[in-house]
Amino acid sequence: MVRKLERTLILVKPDGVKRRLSGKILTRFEEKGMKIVALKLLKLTTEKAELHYSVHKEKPFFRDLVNYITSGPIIAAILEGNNCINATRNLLGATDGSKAQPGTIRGDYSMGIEKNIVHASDSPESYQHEFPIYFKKEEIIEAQYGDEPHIY
Ligand code: 3AN
Repeated sequence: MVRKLERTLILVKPDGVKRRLSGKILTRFEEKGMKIVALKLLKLTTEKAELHYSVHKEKPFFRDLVNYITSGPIIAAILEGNNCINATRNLLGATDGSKAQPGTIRGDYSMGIEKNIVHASDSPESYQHEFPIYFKKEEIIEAQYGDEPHIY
C-alpha cells in the first residue's frame, strides 16, 4: 500500500468564525478522515499576516488580504492524513467561492474571493512556511487516536 502521510495548515478565516461555521468546517475535514493534530483560536497580528501572505506581497489585493485576515478571530489547525494537502485543497474548492463547485466547503459556504472562508496550504513548501507562524513544535500532538482503518 503506497501512502503519503502529510500535514497541512488550515485557517477558518474571520468570516467563517463570525458566521459560527467553525464547527461545521472542522467537521468536514474530520469526516473526510483527516486527523486534527493542532488547534487554536487566535487573532493574527499584521506582522504575522504579512509573513503568511508574503508570496502575494506584489499583488494588488495584498493589503486588503492582510487587513481582512487580521480583522477578527480565526481558527488555525494542522491536519494530518494520506495525501492531505491535495485532499484538503479538493475539499476547499476553487478560490472564488462564487465559482466553487457545490459540495466543496467554499462552494457551500462562500460567494466571495476574499471572504472565501478557509485557507489551506497549497504545497509542502507552503506548509513548512506557514505552520511555524501559528504553532510551536510542542503544540503539535503526535499521539495516535487509535485504529484508523478509514484513512488508508
Ligand atoms: P487559495 O487560497 O485558493 O490558495 P491564492 O493562494 O491564489 O488562493 O490566494 C490567496 C488568498 O488571496 C485567497 N484565499 C483569497 O482570499 C485572496 N485572493 C486571491 N485572489 C484574489 C483577488 N483577485 N482579489 C482579492 N483577494 C484575492
